[in-house]
Amino acid sequence: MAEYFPEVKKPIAYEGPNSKNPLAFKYYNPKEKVLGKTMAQHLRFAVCYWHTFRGTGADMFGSQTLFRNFRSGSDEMKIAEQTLEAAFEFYQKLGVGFWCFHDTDIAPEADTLSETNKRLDHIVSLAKKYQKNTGVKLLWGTCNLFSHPRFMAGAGTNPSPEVFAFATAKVKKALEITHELDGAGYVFWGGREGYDTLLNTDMKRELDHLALFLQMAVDYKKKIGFKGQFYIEPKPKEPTKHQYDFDSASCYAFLQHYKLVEHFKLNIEANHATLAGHTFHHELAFAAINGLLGSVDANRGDLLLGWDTDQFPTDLYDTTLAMYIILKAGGFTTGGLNFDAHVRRQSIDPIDLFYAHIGAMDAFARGLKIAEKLLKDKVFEKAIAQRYAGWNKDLGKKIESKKVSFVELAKYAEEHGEPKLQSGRQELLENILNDYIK
Ligand code: XLS
Ligand code: CA
Ligand code: CA
Repeated sequence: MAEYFPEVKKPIAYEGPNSKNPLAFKYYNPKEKVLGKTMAQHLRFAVCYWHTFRGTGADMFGSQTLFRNFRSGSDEMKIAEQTLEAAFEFYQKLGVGFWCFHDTDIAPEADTLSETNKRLDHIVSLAKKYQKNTGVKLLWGTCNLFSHPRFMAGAGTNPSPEVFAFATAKVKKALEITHELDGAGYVFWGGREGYDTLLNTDMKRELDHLALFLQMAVDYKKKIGFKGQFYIEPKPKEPTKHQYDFDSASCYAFLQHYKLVEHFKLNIEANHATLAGHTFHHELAFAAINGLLGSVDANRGDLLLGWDTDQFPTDLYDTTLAMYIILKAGGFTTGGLNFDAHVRRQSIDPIDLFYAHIGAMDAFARGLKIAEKLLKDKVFEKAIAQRYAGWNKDLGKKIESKKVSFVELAKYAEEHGEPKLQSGRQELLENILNDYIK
């Protein structure tokens, strides 16, 4: 067997916060128990195939900067095999339990669907062996319905039924291989399911078609006996100007309207939340209160750049508040933290992939432990309970139990005059949060 990451001689180990070793975890201790589960069970880290093994560093202004030894040679399938081998070496050395991929990440598309599917079958049979030998599992699979020119106007929302049919064929196969690899889930990200201008778009028809497309996927999932969780991944824009799966709230409305809600949860990506003008915290909280919190694409954007920069998560406020919501919602079941993130264009060495993931894993491990303390001390729960205390007294109770109408309430307001106001205490709560993030 070839070794693709010889710079990392042994699996990354936990050495504690005082370690100066850049190839060690300072906070992520997979076996350490937090609230009755190990850190590994809570965090369910996954490495994404597309950025980490297929990323080239190319951007709109410049070409490839990331050259990897596993991509050497000219035989496409040989490169696909080498890449898979390198990926599993990386997962093992890093010590993550899961991976995620798009169909096109693992096997290059051929000239016909049947040839493409044969290529996928070959790579999937190898992946199955690697999974068995390493114990690394598939967090979710997905289908790339956005890179090929045939999908320039979308897949399930394409104006052409021919393209719609082609897209179903791709998803059918992607579901089969995800099932074959015993994936815990399957993601639908509407890469080009949206529009650039309404001057050429029948929005109603496109939304109806998207729902049809997803319903067919639900039916096929049942047919093949795939038990993994389906997720929709919200994103407001990019590549299209307006995407239908804009944010958690619009996905929820769509799923309810088309009676699909029982079949889906959400895969919330931090960078997509901020592109939608929300915080990561908001998107997770909205999903959680509506029973839709499924999985997370753990990354971050850049406040000064208005696009999907997919950087590795390092912000302790983000990781703390994310883990706080996830723990409060009962923790992950099928989902996990997938690093849908890529190293910067100038981070050209393979070792940078390790630094990036180690830092991100440590940032979430710290977030987990801080969130545990916040929850144990009921920091926000106490403040929130006090702020809403009126709802547990006479008037509040009457309103919540639907015993009063505008008529009684207007009378009450007239009799009692101006309501007494209370401080929201935002600054105090922010200070307390800072005290916990040490
Ligand atoms: C792109 C998305 C994509 C999905 C999977 O912005 O994040 O990578 O996670 O198709
Ligand atoms: Ca993503
Ligand atoms: Ca992204």
